Amino acid sequence: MTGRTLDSIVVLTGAGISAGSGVPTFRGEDGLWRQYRAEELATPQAFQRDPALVWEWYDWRRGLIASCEPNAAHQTLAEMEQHCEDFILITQNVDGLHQRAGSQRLLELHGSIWQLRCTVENRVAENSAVPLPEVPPRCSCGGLLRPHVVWFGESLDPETLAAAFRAAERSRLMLVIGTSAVVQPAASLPAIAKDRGAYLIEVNVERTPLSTYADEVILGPAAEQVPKLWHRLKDITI
Ligand code: BJW
Repeated sequence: MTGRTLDSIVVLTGAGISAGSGVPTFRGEDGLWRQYRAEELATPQAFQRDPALVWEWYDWRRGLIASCEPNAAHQTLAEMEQHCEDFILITQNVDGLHQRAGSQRLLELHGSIWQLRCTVENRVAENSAVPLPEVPPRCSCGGLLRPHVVWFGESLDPETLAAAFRAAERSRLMLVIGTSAVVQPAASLPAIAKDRGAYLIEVNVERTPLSTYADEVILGPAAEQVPKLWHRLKDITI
């Protein structure tokens, strides 16, 4: 990693960065809730079939996340933002822990668990009630509310996605932290950055499909490895 500037860093995070805070990841044993797999509940079909069940899961997750604190990895990324002129943090997470750590230049690809959307009027509102007073929650218009998140088969917000692609295309250094790198279109961002010449560093507790493309793979918990990585990056002179 020589001859590169630290003026342009793009970071892509996934559920693994919040694992150290106590937020369950999606895949693997951790992703189980009752007898359901997370991937089976995060779909429009599941919501259509049984909105109360899906909302029970989201209500449970909201309660759990509300009791969690950002960890050293979230905090380090917030600090990184202060040091880099051109910094973008792209997250697949809906937990809001990056904001709570102080990150501002943030793109939430899959929405936020702290926002609800009316299925009739499409209006989006902040909502931090834990637990929700009624499940499933309803809008003042009587319509069913849903989490303002992106489920499988749904489109990501086009402006947010376009901004993420632009960031990946111009990035010189991309850090990919705590994602299984299997969910599209987020999983394409590191390849786009790499194709445009970015140096790619992956931090994960295990290897992923991305690992073979990465210039460096750092195996270990994000809360331990991201602060160490930042310490090293800060020392790199142009
Ligand atoms: C640690 C750690 C520690 C643990 N430290 N690391 C092209 C090809 C094939 C399929 C598709 C395609 N384009 C679109 C699709 C379909 C689909 C898709 O990608 N499917 C694949 C699974 C095959 N994508 C979509 O449907 C997307 N929509 C779309 O593209 O629309 C257009 C379209 C539709 C259909 C066809 C074609 C085009 C939408 C995707 C929305 C994803 N939504 C969810 C739920 C969000 C709401 C919620 O949170 O409730 O987003 S699913 C879930 O997966 C969530 C996550 O953000 C996302 C990614 O998961 P993530 O973050 O990587 O978590 P895990 O659990 O998978 O991994 C955790 C990692 O951390 C692991 O690697 C651990 O090792 C590691 N780890 N502890 C560091 N301490």
